[in-house]
Amino acid sequence: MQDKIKQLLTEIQAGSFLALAKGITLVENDLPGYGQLLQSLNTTHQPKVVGITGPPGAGKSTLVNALLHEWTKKGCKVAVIAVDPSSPFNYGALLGDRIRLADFYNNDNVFIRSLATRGALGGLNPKIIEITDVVRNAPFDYILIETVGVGQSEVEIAGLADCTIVALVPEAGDEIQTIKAGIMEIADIFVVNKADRDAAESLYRNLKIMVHEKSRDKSEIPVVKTVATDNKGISELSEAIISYFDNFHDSNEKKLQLLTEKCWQLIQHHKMKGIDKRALAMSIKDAYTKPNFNLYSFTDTFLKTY
Ligand SMILES: Nc1nc2c(ncn2[C@@H]2O[C@H](COP(=O)(O)OP(=O)(O)OP(=O)(O)O)[C@@H](O)[C@H]2O)c(=O)[nH]1
Ligand SMILES: [Mg+2]
Repeated sequence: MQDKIKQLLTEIQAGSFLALAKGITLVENDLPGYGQLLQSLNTTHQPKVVGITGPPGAGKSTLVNALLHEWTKKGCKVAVIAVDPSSPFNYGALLGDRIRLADFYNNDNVFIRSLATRGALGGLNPKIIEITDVVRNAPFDYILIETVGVGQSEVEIAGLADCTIVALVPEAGDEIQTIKAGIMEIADIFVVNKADRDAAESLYRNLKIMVHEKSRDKSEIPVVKTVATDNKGISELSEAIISYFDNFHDSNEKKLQLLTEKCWQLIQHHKMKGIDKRALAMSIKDAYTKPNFNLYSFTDTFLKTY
């Protein structure tokens, strides 16, 4: 086993997409050898990890697609990790993503992997940290991670990506107060997508005022207007990302804080292993019909079965 995993990692580091896909599957499904693979990862080569988050339908996939065009034109190698919300209500969008990204499925410089959220809290796959670290070991220039901004995921994605793009759209309301505080804190770059719509200008202006007020002694967070469907503003967005990385000096303090956050999440996932929310819901439904249902006895019994 040991030699096989070593060989797999060597192939991933040499740029084999097949090996990378295998490595991800290994980690995603806890298959034998996954622990060894994770513990053998090294961080000598560092692709730039860019997270794109934002409300459903904000145009995140369209932005990913446009950035892929922009970067592959320049000869960059890019990996895309798209986290599909597993809710059945999103199947339409899921199909949309697949069709859109189909342009790149046969491109040697683009690796695409979709992951399910699997009922995890927020919009992320429970293995996203580990999977991203596996992809970080492959020779990409950029890794793009698309996640829907719901609940915890904004904060999780901030720990995952080196640069977090928050995509907003005019429909989200141009009232800045309505934008959740959490999302404000994590943005390294704001995108006002669907700038072809009338309300975009006022959302843009309000965001500019807000980032100006927040900047204090730090430099202002860039706000970029895009029409992702028409490739408008995409080179400006790419410039903003490149310039972010040019000025990116990860302080040791921030790095340690993020590592602690990641480790905390890994421990949480480890402790929650095997506990499935749907299975829990079914058990509760069953137990609730019995007389004298007691949540605490139920929980105690439920935990003992794991
Ligand atoms: N008018 C306009 N429509 C856009 C723009 N960008 C994306 N769209 C459309 O908005 C819809 C949603 O785009 P997606 O890229 O799938 O959005 P998403 O944020 O990835 O959606 P989820 O993954 O479902 O959260 C699609 O019909 C796009 O064609 C834009 O700049 N202008
Ligand atoms: Mg999408």
